[in-house]
Amino acid sequence: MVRKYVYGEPFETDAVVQKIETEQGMELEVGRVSLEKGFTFSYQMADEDIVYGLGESNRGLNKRGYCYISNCTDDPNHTEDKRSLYGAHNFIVISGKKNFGLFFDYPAKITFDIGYTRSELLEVSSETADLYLYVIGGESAYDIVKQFRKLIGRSYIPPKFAFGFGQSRWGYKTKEDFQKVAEGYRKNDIPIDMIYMDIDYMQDYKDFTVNEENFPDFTAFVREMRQQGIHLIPIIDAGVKVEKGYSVYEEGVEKGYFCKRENGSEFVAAVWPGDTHFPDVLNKEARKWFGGKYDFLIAQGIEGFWNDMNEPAIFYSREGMDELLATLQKYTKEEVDRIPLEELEKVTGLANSPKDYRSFYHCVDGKRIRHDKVHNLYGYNMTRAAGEAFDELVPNKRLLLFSRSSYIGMHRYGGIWTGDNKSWWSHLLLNLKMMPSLNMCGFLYTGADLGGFGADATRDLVLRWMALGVFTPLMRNHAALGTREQEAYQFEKVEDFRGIIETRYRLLPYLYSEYMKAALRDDMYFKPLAFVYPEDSFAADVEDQVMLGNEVMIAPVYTQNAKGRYVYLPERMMLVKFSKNGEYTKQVLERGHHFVEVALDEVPMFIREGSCIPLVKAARCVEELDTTRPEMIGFEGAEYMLYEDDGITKEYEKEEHYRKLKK
Ligand code: MIG
Repeated sequence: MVRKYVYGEPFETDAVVQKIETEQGMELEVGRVSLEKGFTFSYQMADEDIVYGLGESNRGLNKRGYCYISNCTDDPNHTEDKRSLYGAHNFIVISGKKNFGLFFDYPAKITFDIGYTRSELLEVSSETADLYLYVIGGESAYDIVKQFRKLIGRSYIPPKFAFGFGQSRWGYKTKEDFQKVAEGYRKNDIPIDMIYMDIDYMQDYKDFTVNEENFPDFTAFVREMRQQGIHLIPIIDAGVKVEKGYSVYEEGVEKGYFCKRENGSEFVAAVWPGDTHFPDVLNKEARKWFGGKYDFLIAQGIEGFWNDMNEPAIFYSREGMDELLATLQKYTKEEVDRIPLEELEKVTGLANSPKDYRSFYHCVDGKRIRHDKVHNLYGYNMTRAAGEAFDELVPNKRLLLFSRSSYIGMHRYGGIWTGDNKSWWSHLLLNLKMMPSLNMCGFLYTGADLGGFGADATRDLVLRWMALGVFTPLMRNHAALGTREQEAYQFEKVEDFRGIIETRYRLLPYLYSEYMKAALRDDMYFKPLAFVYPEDSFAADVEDQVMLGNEVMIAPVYTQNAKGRYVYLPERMMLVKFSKNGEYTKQVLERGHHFVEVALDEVPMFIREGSCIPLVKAARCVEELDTTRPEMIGFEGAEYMLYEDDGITKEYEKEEHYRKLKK
């Protein structure tokens, strides 16, 4: 049961794929709308109400008690007070006295005050009132989420290799750097499928170029890596370097495909390459043009990409810098101690400034639209550019694609990673909490930078975090330039790391099968416990355990020096602890609270009563896994329906992909 309300003149975001008649109304069945000052939706929450949703956002699974702002932002400090991260996922579900879902299809800044100003009040507001509001009724939160997922269309499906493990680090530069990483894994017998190429592979940070000195024969190098079972996954940044003779730049200017200032000149943003222009990916033709550029790398054997800096991030604009310089020039050397703080703050205010976002324009269907009014759609459409191009370039082949910034709708074209977290224990927990919320909003292929991006990681943090990463569809260890090296082979007792990554590969047929079922049925891969055990009042509060697929619950350890953790079992389950050398222990635990010991080299997992799952032998990469006769673990007499396809083509819907397995 979905109702679609229209206010003002909304921008068509293409987030929703189903056609629904629009209605008008202010007094809705649930809550009321006011257009007195921009747009405000308000609802009086009952004590017992839980609010789910908002995808990639801060804090808990239950979003109550804080204020969140959808305003895609490049902010590498995800502290508890932050209200905006990289994505804008404007879907929430109220679950309690009444159950309903709300999707605010609005591409500019929008605020979700969920009991922050007044503890009982839910208030969603934006400066202008041009939007669609979808109200979804249903029996339960889970039911509402499933209806919403049908509304927004099927989630992106990556190739199977993307379920392998990937290593990344900002700073790998030359062919030799990448060979060293490959060697680090292969020599230590640690499985790996992907090595990510961060910005240093490019020539002067120019998109769709490869530094020829560092990669004399790139095609041959891509092939050489593939022979070792490794896919190279390059980054693509949003900004196109301004440089005479650089074809992407010259073509873009000639065709008018970059974002423009009010006076019609190209907007200049300084990012990694220095001055850049932003491709106008909201413009259909420009999108097609930019997407087509990925072919430069596809033609050289590349099968996956990650899109970065697409909030879009701006270090500073020409105008911003001019203003700052003018300000500083007002002061003589003798006056430097007297520069007022407001003036100095202009230095830190240079990056991602709202003023800059108000100073450039897109051209959509012949109409000019100011960027800030559609700000949250940029990363979405950059990724859509790539996704749509792939459909033409390699029609029946799945490529890996994920983005940093996103909006609902982008989930059909790619996944996301959760951006620049830190090597903090609190971010391990945040990673876990975000996953079900992201699934609610359609983003199934997701994961965080394992081990943490910023700050120095410790061995135990990396182990514990990877033990969670075993279960996230995107399993990638990534770190920032200048931080402590955190590849799996950098620490003592490499066998502990090998054991954890091998566990991923042993479970891979199951994880992949559950992912595919979730994607093909518009379902969730990660669910809050309350979605599966709606009658269980303990389950409603659990934020540090999640259900995975239909058979499993996970409960990672997320505190330093802990010998294990408390786990709540909503029903009888089998605890399986995987350790190195293909070993595992199992034990059936009754419903209730338990302290579960988990050593640093173990991966804990719980199988639900009456279920079983397949387990295979690890291999060095996904395509070498032998899935012909999996071992079944779980409860006697249980059955499991395994989904297995070639992992490459898009012929998802064949009977033959399903195979019944018995314990
Ligand atoms: O301004 O390309 O989130 O994963 O390593 C930083 C360098 C730019 C931000 C991404 C991060 C990546 C980094 N990028």
